[in-house]
Amino acid sequence: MAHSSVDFKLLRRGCTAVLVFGIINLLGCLFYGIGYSNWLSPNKTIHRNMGNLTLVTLNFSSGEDVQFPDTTTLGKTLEKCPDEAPHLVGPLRIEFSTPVSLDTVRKDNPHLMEGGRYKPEDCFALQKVAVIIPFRSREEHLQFWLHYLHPILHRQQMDYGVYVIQQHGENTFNRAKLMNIGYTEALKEYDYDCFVFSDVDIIPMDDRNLYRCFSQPRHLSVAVDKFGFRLPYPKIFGGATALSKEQMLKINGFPNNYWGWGGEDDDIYNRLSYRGMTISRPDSAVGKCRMIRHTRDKNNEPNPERFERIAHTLSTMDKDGINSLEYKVVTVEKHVLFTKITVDVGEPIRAKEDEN
Ligand code: UD2
Ligand code: MN
Repeated sequence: MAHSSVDFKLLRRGCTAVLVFGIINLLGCLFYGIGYSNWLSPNKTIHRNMGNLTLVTLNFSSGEDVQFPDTTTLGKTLEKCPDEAPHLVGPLRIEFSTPVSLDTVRKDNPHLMEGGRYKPEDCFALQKVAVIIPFRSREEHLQFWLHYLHPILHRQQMDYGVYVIQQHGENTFNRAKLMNIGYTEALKEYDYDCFVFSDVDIIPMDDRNLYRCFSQPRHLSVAVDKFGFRLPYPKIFGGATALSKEQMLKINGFPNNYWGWGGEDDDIYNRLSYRGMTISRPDSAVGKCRMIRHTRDKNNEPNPERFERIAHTLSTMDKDGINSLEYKVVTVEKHVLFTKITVDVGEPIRAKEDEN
């Protein structure tokens, strides 16, 4: 009796094991076979279509490339775009007296893909460029920027995307940190190899001023009307600049702790110079730019710490930059003309920083 009851128990255990194994298998098939893994994945974004606007409300947490038609699937092999784009026209008339509507800009640029993306159809672009604009409350400037820059970048035959990085809330503005965030977020979307960082109010006056990367970090806004069309000082690296991914990594990106106006551009210059790089510039005719006139923004007062900070770039640059970047993505909006990423950059923590 004792013997047969043991057998029965064994049989029952065996059946239970088979049943559990079966259920696990079934769940596995459902999970992977029908694509539930996608649905559950924390990296997936939720898109809500709102006419020409798609609102994405989850953080991107890792890098899935945006899919574009591969050159081979187009039924023809694309040649590399020429070094000198054939459609450039040279000097441009830039003026800001008549406001432009985004509707008009959209109609003028029918070739754009969602998120302010473009790549040439008839050749393979030389570089993949993410254009990053640090931004808050400058809607009118952004309209002019989009109106002038999209056709220029189109003629320059860039494979590019425009990213407006908007600082959320009312805290003191932090331009360099927004640019670090733009670099990081753009790379999550596409395998960019070049990053143009442009103030929203800087417009080039000549389309031969190429918004792409060079063997040395590029200063694009070299002859700005505000400075009498010349460099106010030789080391200036503000306005609009271009750095390759490699150049960005060499300098650990930009400083995150310049709050308010000024100094961050000189810190970036110091970083480049301490890593043995020099500034590349177009000549002063091709490098002419206009800056849309404006007064100082609210919550972007001159940073009283800037001189002290610039004096210590060498000792701070390795611990403050891309490797220490912290922020929260609030929203990602995919417009036709640009991707707008609104971010919480935090606020200055003076006491903690003073310890460094
Ligand atoms: C100069 C530099 C700029 C930067 C700044 C000091 C040039 C041509 N420009 O510009 O690159 O180094 O000095 O920080 O060398 N912004 C907003 N909303 C704000 C505040 C700033 O969108 O509330 C953005 C916007 O893209 C703006 C940029 O930050 O163009 C720079 O701020 P600015 O235009 O007030 O500074 P500005 O003209 O003195
Ligand atoms: Mn400005």
